Amino acid sequence: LPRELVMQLGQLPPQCQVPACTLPALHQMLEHYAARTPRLLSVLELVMRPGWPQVAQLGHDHFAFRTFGVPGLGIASLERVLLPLGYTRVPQQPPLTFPGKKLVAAWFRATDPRVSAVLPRVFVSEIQVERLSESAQEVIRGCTGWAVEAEPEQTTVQVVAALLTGTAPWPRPTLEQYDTLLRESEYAAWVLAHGYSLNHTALALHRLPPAGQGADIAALVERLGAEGLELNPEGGLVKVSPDGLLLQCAVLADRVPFTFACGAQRDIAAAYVEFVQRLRLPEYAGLPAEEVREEHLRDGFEVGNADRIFESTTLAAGARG
Ligand code: OOG
Ligand code: NI
Repeated sequence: LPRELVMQLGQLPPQCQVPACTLPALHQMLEHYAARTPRLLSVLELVMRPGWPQVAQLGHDHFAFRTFGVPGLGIASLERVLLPLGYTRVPQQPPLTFPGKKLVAAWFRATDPRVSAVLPRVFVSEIQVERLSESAQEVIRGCTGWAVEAEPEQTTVQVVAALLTGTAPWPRPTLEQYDTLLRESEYAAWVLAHGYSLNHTALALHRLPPAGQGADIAALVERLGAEGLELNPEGGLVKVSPDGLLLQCAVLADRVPFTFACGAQRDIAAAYVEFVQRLRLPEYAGLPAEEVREEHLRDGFEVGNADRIFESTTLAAGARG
């Protein structure tokens, strides 16, 4: 049952303008993600233990992808795929930047507000490749150089294929290439190995009872910790936005065996699971609990929270060798 739970993306309302291929495509990304995230099922089983009977309503708050910020790829490459699937890029002022990690990010939401609780938000980041060392840039240029010359249509086809298969639109790296990037940026090494595979899904605690409030993230953290699941400790187990309305936590990434082009095998950080609790905006404080919908909750992302959540793969990568 838990696996079916996480595969649920909800139902589109009749007559909405979302292409019929969007939900099956998202579902396909989840399939590959679930196969590479052994921890997902133990996490979900814990979430389902008594006290959270309506866990079947637990939906996906967002999906997250990581990219190399080079011409033809990067955030723009996901934008080219997401817009025709029924998504809109949400303008950010100031932009979501992470100078210490050399990252920038953007996010997308369903264009039709009626499906905002069905189509997960999509958070996409890219690493500013030109700010990395010459040796790291050389590795990245080696696998992405083709995209600079390619027609955008060709790149898009490769990106779509990579998204649907949980792979990369470049050849498998050697261990040496992976290590060159890992020494400098765990994020860059992750992208080299995993490409456009889903980095994590974030499950929406705010869609669980009690209505208008959602399941308590602090209680979840306690439960996961008591069962021995390693949580991302950066800045506290629950990351809280300055307005106090966006609460997030993440279980550290699984390490999965990866075969490099040189034949070497190593366990490397893969995907992780996140939980989000979005609280009600102050202007809707008086709304009866049963009337509270997604649009009444704190939206978007928070740089301070995200900066810490990125570490969910770093900590797994460094944990054992
Ligand atoms: C994304 C980290 C940020 C969030 O919800 O703020 C994030 C990543 O690890 O690629 O997921
Ligand atoms: Ni996230």
